[in-house]
Amino acid sequence: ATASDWQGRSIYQFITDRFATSDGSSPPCDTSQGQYCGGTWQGAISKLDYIQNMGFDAIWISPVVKNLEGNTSYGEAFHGYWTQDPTQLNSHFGSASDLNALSDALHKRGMYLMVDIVINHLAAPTNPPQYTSLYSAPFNTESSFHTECWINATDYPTPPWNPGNQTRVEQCWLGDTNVPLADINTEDPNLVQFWYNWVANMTKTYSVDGYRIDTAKHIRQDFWTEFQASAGVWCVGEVLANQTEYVGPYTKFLPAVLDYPTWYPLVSGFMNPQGNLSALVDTVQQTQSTYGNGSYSGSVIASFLENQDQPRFGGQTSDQALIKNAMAWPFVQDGIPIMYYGQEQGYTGGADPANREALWLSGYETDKPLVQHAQALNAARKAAASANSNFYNTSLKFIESSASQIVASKPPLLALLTNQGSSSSPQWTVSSAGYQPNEDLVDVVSCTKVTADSNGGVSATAQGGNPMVLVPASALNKSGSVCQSL
Ligand code: ABC
Ligand code: CA
Repeated sequence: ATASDWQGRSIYQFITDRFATSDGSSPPCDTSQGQYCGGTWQGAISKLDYIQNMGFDAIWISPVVKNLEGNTSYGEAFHGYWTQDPTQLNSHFGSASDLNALSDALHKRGMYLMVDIVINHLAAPTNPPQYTSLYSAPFNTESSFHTECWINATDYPTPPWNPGNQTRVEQCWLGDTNVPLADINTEDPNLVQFWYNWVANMTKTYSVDGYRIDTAKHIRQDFWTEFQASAGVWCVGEVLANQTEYVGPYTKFLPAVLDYPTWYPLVSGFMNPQGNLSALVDTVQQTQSTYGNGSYSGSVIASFLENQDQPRFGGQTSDQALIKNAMAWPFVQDGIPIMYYGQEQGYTGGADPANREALWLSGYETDKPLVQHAQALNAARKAAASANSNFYNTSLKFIESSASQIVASKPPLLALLTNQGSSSSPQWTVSSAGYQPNEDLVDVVSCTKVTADSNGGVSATAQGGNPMVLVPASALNKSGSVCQSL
């Protein structure tokens, strides 16, 4: 699937080991132990209704290839990022036919499969790695890796004052002496060709629709041009940094990046009433003028509030209104929204590994407030797109913004976001919101009607500091299940 095929979709991200078991059982799963808990691809198939019911039409699954077996000082490789052999699958999650069954089940529902892939390194349980016995060709020799050196915190650039050392970021090693992440020699043309063939083969073998590329900033940028062409589908790169000027250039080599630059002010902006939403607005405006190959388009970024590397937002504030505002953001922002599994169940896990809870422990309940919130947000986005065929290519505009509130518009969707929290009831007065005079609107978050004034403006009160996400009632009607009682 191409960038434009992906444009209107929204992605549910999960760690296969922690999402669903094959037989529907609920084994205990203590995140602090870092062990395999029992999730599988067959388990995922059995829970596609749960995902689709929230309005998601794509999944991003954790890496699928064979990882280090057994324990390390950081536990087992349940997350899938410790590749031992990229030519085999991780049997903990199932067989090749199980992975194909997942792909088929998704496609039958009109959903897409995104697979997480690690190209930068292979992992090892000892330092130095036992290259010849641990790895298979072409990696079973020391010369397939850059000479061992460890990436230091000071190698990462922190513009404008510290340029860092990008060569070290690309050619030294992640991990540490407990679990070295042996850095593949991606300067060797044979290994480069291996990866280009490998990804083309992955796409074909498992009918993959898109990739999330791990550690993209740890390989030289021009490696990615032909890599993504060989993949033949949309790829979103993980460039973990909080500077737009550092992340932006990667969109010239990859079709999209994870929206890390915006994630930082997103989290700090909605964390408490002292947060600064102006910083979020500033970053979005920077990304809009920096991303893409000269032209900014909606499929260049994928936005998220949580992922497997960061403490969950719900663990940092208990204010449900703040959580709902922050959750709304990726659905309102340009590009493609991603929601990390467990957010909808109110999970609160802290830093890795606590943020990798088993979802079966929640019972997959669907009458939870944040499950319904996700449903509403997906429905609003689809409704807006059904009324405006150019919706996904339109850049988000800010009608108003301050440290504590944002009025963001992408016609016919209008988002009123606040960080004042559940004890507040902010008043909104948007004199030119672009609606028809007296048009009937719906706030999908509260399922209440709002009527535009005679100039197409909007005045409304957000009860309990909740976000308001407005779309024309006529557009929402077309797309179904949300706010049907209106
Ligand atoms: C394990 C244990 C942890 C333990 C750790 C040392 O080892 O679980 O408890 O602390 C996988 C597993 C992890 C595992 C690691 C290492 O492997 O999931 O559980 O941790 O063995 C990707 C994936 C991630 C995955 C890997 C490895 C890479 O999303 O899940 O981890 O395949 C760097 C990489 C980034 C990577 C991340 C984990 O490490 O760039 O791709 N994620 C700075 C650097 C970043 C760096 C980050 C964290 O620190 O710039 O490059 O990410 O080390 C901002 C700055 C940022 C700065 C942040 C912290 O602050 O602008 O630049 O990031 O202000
Ligand atoms: Ca590298």
